[in-house]
Amino acid sequence: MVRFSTMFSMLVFLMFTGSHSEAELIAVQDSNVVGNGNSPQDGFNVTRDTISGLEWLDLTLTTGYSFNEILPELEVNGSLEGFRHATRDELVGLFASAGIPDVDFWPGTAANRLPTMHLQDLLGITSPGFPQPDLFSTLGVTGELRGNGHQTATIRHNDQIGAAFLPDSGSFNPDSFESEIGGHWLLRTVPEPSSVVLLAFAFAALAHVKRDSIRRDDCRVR
Ligand SMILES: [Ca+2]
Ligand SMILES: [Ca+2]
Repeated sequence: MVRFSTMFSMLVFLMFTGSHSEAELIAVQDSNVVGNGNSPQDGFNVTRDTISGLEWLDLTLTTGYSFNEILPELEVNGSLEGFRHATRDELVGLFASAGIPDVDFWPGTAANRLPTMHLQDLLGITSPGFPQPDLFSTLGVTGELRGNGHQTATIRHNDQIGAAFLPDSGSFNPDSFESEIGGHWLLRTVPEPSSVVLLAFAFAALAHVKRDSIRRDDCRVR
């Protein structure tokens, strides 16, 4: 049993350190994902949230698509197969992973500024100089319905503040409406390799313990 508890504490240690080293958003380039043909502003078209295990597509790659136009792209054999619109909770989770402290505060806070800028560096800025010349905005359509249309979410900054918000009134309507300064908040799930490794380790540890106990039983029989 000593061995098992050693294994167990090693496993707990790995899970603990694993979750800490992963507290980060990572830029990923997937050459299979093209979207509207724009180049990703940072050279990477996908942002992996290692906390939620979700991958977010740059919003600059989905400007110019109306809601009706993007739906077929999300289907099997579409140019964005595997992606779907984000829920409000998933967006709030992304903002948390980015370290944005004050969500849904408008016109924004000073504490939001650096983490919001960092998230915009990753996802791209769809509308520089909007709605005011000094503001840099990333606008997109979510998977939520609010009022008479699809709820939008926006992150933006200027040289003073940052803001991340999902207004209940701000909607994308009608479904045929398209914008050159607004994209779509799209995400997909990725398998978490670290979890797979941990699981494999857990199985190996259990198998080892089982082998040991069988061996001990064998000794007893003899
Ligand atoms: Ca279009
Ligand atoms: Ca990017």
